[in-house]
Parts: sequence; C-alpha cells; structure tokens
Amino acid sequence: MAENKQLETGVVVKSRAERKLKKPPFYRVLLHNDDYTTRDFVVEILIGVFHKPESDAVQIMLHVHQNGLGVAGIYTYEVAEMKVRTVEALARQRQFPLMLTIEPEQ
Ligand code: TYC
Repeated sequence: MAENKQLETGVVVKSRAERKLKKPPFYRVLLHNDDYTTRDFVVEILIGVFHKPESDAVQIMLHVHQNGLGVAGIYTYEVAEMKVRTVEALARQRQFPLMLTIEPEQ
C-alpha cells in the first residue's frame, strides 16, 4: 500500500493512488425481473435471505415485477456476493432463472 504523506503542518494525507484504490464501502444487490420465477419465491428469498418484513418483501417484488429491476438490500461487497450466491443456488434448485447483480452504492 502507498505510504501516507506527512505535510510540514503535521497533517497526514493519502496519496492519489491510495485514494483511487479504495473501493466504495457499500453495494446494492439488484433483483431482476423474469417471466418464470414465481412471485412467492421472490418474496420468500427477500424474507429469508435479505431479512425483509413480509410487507416490504411484497412491495420490492411488485416493484421489480413492474419496473424490471429493484434493490433487494445494501451490503459490503463480501456480504452482497454471498447473498447473490445463496439466492442463485436456491433459485437453481427450483429451476428458476432469477438473476441478481451487484453495483456500487455511489
Ligand atoms: N415476473 C414474475 C412473475 O410474474 C415475478 C418476479 C418478480 C420474478 C420479481 C422475478 O425478481 C423478480 N411470476
């Protein structure tokens, strides 16, 4: 890692390289609509994997169904990745083509 620079004032600043290397701390997990995954399954994973209350889960599912895309949750990259893998595994067991993606929050 690049070394921090100490100015004559005693103020420590990060190098441009170090600032640029830093990844955004939070990522959105996006749910994508499709014609085959059941509404019940989407609500089930929003409750079971994304820990949404049932009323929120139904709202998110309907939003995705109507708009094509929606946010299932916001997490650090590692947690977001694990949620996606978990849901993909559950969806494939049920033969659903459900798709999820991850994007930086800012
Ligand atoms: N469009 C699906 C249906 O009518 C429901 C659905 C909602 C599927 C959200 C995927 O991410 C999704 N059965």
